[in-house]
Amino acid sequence: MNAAQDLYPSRVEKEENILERVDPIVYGRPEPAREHALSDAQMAFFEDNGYLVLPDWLPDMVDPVREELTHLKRKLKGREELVLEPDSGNLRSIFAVHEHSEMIAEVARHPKVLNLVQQILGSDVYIMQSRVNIKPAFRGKSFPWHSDFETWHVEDGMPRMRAVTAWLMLDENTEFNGPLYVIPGSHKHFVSCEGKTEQDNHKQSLRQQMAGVPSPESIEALTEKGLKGIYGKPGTLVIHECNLLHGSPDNISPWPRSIAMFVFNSVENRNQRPFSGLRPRPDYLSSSSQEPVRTASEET
Ligand SMILES: O=C(O)CCC(=O)C(=O)O
Repeated sequence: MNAAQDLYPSRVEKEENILERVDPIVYGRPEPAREHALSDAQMAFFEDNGYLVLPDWLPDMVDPVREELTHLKRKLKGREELVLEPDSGNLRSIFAVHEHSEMIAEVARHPKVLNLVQQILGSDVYIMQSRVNIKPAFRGKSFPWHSDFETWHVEDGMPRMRAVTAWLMLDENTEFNGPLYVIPGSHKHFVSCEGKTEQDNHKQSLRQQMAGVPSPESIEALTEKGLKGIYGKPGTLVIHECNLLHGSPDNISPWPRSIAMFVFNSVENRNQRPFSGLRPRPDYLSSSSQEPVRTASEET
């Protein structure tokens, strides 16, 4: 069990509750702004809405990442990092992509990613997790509404809300091909879900999440600012706050949709023991290498 005070208990009560967030959203970097820094207006938008879309941000990275994925599918065949869809043998996600590909690690270390993430989190960061979600045309499956933080807190021991996901569109994300939907402003509340966490829940949840999914009543209550679909061309970068409620529908369109996601956690918020009291999840979901990430120029 995690000895730290649990400020965001979840899956411990019979009833679901909506709690107020006690952590800041933007931590700010206490040093002069660096290259590619977000403007005050962008920071304010992120703070208020919990996400930010940066069109045409890393277009040159798209083809090399896509090519790398072809190799990774072969290289990782039969390993747990490859997660299949709930009702077929089709590939749903590839985890730890930055560990298995130097080229993909370069995206996470790119100053157009890392500088912004450090700016929001106000500290050095480490890569807690990375993955590519693949939603093939006609058969890509949905993700239910959830807060990533809820899972990372309960199952990985992330103490506080001081993490973000930066993700790169590898295909055009449109209203039709199973794009991410977010609930703007929902990151200011925490849905303490009902239910119980089973040991090795990830074996189920990565294919189809059941535990840690808020009820329709909570989703309705938190949708006061409406919903937002996140659309963009390949090369668009999106940053979303760790507690933002999000999900996505099936892809029944003739167009595939894949995205590469990097989870950055502050080095001042390193994961500890899971708050569930269960065994920690495997390394490919919550990296035990909690070393600060540096851009290539910082390393030399
Ligand atoms: O890829 C998607 O459509 C949803 C991704 C997501 O919600 C997640 O991986 O947490």
